[in-house]
Amino acid sequence: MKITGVELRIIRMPLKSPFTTSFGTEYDKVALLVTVHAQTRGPDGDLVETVGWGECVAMEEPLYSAEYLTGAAEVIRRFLLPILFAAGDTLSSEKVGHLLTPVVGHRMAKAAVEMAVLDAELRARGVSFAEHLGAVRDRVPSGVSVGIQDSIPELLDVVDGYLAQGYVRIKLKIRPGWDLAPVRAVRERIGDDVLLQVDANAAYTLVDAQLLRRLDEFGLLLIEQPLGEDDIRQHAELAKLLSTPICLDESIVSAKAAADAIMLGATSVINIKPGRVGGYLEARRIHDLCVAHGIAVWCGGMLETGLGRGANAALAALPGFTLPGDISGSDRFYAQDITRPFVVQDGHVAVPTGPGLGVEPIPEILAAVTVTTEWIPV
Ligand code: OSB
Ligand code: MG
Repeated sequence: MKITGVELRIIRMPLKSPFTTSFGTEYDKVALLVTVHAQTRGPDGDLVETVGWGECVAMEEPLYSAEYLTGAAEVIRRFLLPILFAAGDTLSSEKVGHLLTPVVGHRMAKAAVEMAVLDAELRARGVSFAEHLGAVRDRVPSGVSVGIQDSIPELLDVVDGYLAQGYVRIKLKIRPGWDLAPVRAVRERIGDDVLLQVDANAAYTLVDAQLLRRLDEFGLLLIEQPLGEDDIRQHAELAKLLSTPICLDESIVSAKAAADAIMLGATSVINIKPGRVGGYLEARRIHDLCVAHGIAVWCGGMLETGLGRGANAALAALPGFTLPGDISGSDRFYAQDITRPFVVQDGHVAVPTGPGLGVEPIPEILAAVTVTTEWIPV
């Protein structure tokens, strides 16, 4: 495959309600979309024009991770694309990760570029993400991530609403001052049978171990990233003190980091986010590693548009994804998605079956949310 040009597009979509985590409140989703235009050989050896979409999950500000949206755009235009352009017609999705190795870090930027190349390639071959990645299910269970609310009664209303929509697992965002009381209230309201987990987004330190230990009584599926991104050893210390399983998110930036965390006993469950780890192919490697080690995995989310949501659903359909992911319906966050909406039916989201991502932006809707576009010729 040979890239003929790339479009970088920044979009801004209003959230239906503000989303508050331990690191901040978001009112809009800002996303960077990468559209790769390429030529490739079709099944009959004829030259085919193909287009692929990538979605970069870097947030507007570097609060969840070191990467941020306009920084990722700069890395892509200035460092990543020149490498892929130089590969000429020898490029393939399997080579993208290796070719980009000289650029240190910037995994969210790399993931977006690889996703677009993979989508272009699979569309030309008529193969879906699900089929290519090794999916074994045609729908995946849908969990929902519930932001920090202004009060416990409001939280209970929000949780009731999601359960009424069929979500099979609730994840509560916590932070110091919003932990034991809301978790206790939700557990009392929903009963012992509903899957419940919490996500601290790195808001605590080991000094809080005794407090975090008090979460053990609520029968949580797991506690996600209680300590800092680079606190892998400290998570191993914390794990010895809690009966609630620890699940790392921010700390798992690669298959190597996953291997280290597993061997240190820092994590007994892993949240796989393709964007955070450098792409869907590295995400699959982490899945394979975890299966080999008997570590449960689930697919995290970054408020993706339908593009990333569809790809995440395909990934979550792999056999090792044994826990419900943060793959909610499009209407969890957006009044209108840029693709056809993903809907939660019977607590599940359908895995797209069409070529590539199996979904594409609807031009009028995409135009309406676009802030900037930039064409980068080869
Ligand atoms: O930690 O999982 C997280 C959203 C933005 C940044 C980090 C996280 C999240 C979520 C939302 O929890 C997951 C979703 O997309 O539904
Ligand atoms: Mg998380």
